[in-house]
Amino acid sequence: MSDLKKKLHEKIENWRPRTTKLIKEYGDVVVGDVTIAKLIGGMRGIKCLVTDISYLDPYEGIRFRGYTIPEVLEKLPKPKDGSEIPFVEGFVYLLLTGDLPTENEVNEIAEEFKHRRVVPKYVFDVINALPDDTHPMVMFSAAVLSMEKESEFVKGYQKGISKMDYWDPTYEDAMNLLAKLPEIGAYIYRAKYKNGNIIPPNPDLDFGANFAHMMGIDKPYDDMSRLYFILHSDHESGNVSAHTGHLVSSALSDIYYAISAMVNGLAGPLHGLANQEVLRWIQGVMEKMGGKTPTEEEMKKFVWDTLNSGQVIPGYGHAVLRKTDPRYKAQRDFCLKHLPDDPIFKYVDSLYQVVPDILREHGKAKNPWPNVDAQSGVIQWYYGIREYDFYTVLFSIGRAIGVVSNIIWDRALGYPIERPKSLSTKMVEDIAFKK
Ligand code: CMX
Repeated sequence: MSDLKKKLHEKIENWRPRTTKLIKEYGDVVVGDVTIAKLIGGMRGIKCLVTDISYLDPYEGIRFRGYTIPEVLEKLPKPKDGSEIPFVEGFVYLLLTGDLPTENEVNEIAEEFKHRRVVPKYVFDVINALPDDTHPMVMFSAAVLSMEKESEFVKGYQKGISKMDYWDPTYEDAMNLLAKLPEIGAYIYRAKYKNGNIIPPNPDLDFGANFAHMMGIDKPYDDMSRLYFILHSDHESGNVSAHTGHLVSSALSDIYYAISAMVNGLAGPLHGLANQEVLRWIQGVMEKMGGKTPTEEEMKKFVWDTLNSGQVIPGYGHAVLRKTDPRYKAQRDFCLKHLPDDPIFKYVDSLYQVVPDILREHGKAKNPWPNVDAQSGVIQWYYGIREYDFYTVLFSIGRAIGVVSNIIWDRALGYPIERPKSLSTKMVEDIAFKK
């Protein structure tokens, strides 16, 4: 057993009594109200999930295992080649255990990934068998799902292992899958957009650097990849992709089913696909402007035209956040350092000056501030990934890190199959009118 797995085992054993005590001794304590607005309104704000991997404060933004984004970027071990962004491997360690890893512990995860990273040939066959105009998210989801037959959890379950041990083969599946995702993602990109000119992996590189290498993009894209995967990993459990992964796995469907489903949820334009929509939308502004930088008035008009035609401003608003997303800020800092004069970055920045006031005046969005997706596509575009259909695959690789961490802990703490209760409209009317 690896040191990481031993440590995880210890943490799980120590944690379990807390969950058991809450259910057994405090199970009847009321946590919150469910109003009709929440019931019909996509369950906004209903407290009905427990996770210790990350917590989203509406005003402060995300904390991963208690650490803010600047703290994560400062405290985790970094490559010694002048890179500014920590190893993804160390971040995986933090999400799984809640502890900051030493350099040795980071190296151990890197070794684990090295042993688990070889993608079976049939996965590439599945990708290649799909029509050329298939969306990359479909390719990614199908590729993940095609590996379901490798599941260690299924083998263990069929052997009849104890419920207390479910987390163990789930961990094996999770690490096996994570180790392969960068190669699958890069393969889809090169097969679909670079005439099948595939760059083989370099097992001596870390998760982020190997991805950059297989994409065929030079430094500092390795740092960009690390930053991207870390920032997109987790955002509590209630968002569509995280909740989908959690829900599907609550039926004891294995990690491959759960992560493929997670990818499908991320593919919606109100969720992960928003990062490609932002780029598409900005390109529309640029085309209209004939490439010239718009004045503030012109920019405002474009934003209003979008709203008046009944569309949302992609990259703005959030179901929970009520301030500028710190993930937006972290990427903006990267842009200010590495691409301050990029014309698209300037567009994005000038949108930041006008959109919040307009959304306030428009009066609908509860949060007028930018979210992570407003900034992320710009950076990819700058480094040569002009095929914005691909952006949500990058998001998926990052999000998988958070979702598998949650699923391992779900199994460790014995969280049951999800089964909320539904009512008919008539029943809701009866409740409403009696008041
Ligand atoms: N532009 C225009 N209108 C917006 C808006 C935006 N950016 N954000 C919210 N609104 C509107 C909603 O469509 C809703 O209108 P209706 O009452 O007509 O249905 C109203 O404001 C209230 O919505 P809300 O409570 O503020 O936001 P929700 O929790 O319902 O939705 C989100 C959140 C992210 C889906 C929404 O803000 C949105 O559509 N944003 C644009 C798409 C986007 O950037 N998504 C990515 C989010 C981050 C991620 O998950 O990746």
